[in-house]
Amino acid sequence: MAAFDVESIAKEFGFDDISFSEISAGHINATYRIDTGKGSFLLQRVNTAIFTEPGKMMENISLVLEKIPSLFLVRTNDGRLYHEDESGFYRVYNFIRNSISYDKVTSPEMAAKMGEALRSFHGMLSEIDGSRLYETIPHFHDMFSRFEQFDEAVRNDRVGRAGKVSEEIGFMNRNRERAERISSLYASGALPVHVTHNDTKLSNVLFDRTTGRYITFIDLDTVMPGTVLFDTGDMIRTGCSTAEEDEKDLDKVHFSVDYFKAMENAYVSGNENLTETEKSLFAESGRTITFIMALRFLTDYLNGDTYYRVDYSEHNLVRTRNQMKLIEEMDKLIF
Ligand code: GN1
Ligand code: MG
Repeated sequence: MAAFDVESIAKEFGFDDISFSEISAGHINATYRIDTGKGSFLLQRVNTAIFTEPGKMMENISLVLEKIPSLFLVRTNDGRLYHEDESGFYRVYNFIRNSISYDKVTSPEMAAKMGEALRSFHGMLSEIDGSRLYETIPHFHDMFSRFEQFDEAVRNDRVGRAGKVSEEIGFMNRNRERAERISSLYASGALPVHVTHNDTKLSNVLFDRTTGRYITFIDLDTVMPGTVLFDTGDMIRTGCSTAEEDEKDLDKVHFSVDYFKAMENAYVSGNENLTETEKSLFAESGRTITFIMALRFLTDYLNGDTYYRVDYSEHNLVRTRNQMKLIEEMDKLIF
């Protein structure tokens, strides 16, 4: 990515004399905390290779933000939602003080809080008219299209890594039909279309540091129409694992049935907004989204790490194996 000057970009949003530090969370965009005379904010450079219509994405986000009082966008000096120049596409959010996010769930109570948070967030999203939303990344959770990308990556073997990962490739192929089940139902119209977040990993939920109460989901880039199962799936993937998604030591990676049950109870029990089909696929959603991540990480590994930010050459393979381990445990424990 081309270098850019955080201070001069901050000026476009009306901030002089700032100090800043990079926040390394996230695999796609670059994020900085900026401290200014008017308070603290988050400045982000959007990865426009992935979000190819960032202006439309920002319109989506601003529609969602109407429902989230704690989060807002700072406008540029000329009143726009973003600043764009030859160095990139930028936006600024307020920084929510005294908030905390987690990389791992550490108790069933916390897992239940996550389930409740998602339930309440979905309730809020259901007030948004989905037809006004642009589809930020078409086919984002479409397993058929993810398998096409995977098959192509295996065929091309662009960086000569396929031989090394024949076991992982075999795993993907063996699981193909089952993994496509939710996409297949969604395409057939058997699952209701809702406004969904599509990146509901644990670290995208903010809680109040003092009271522990849920504040909001952040990272609204992929809010678009989908099935709630995409979101429950990512919540299960990240909230029921005893380790982070790039933990190398697979002995530390376990699927917690206790967390899963707590989450399921909090999200599903008495939830009248869910159909019977959605309820019956709650566990399957966790397997499916964990699988799609494994598939995407492996595809990126085969393509030579062109999509996700990596810190070392085997990073995407480590992520793949980590997600596969979770699926193996789910298969033993909840199916
Ligand atoms: C990416 O950039 P980040 O970390 O918010 C990815 C998600 C994955 C996630 C895995 C647009 O999100 O789909 O779940 O990595 N976002 C995009 O950690 O591809
Ligand atoms: Mg994201």
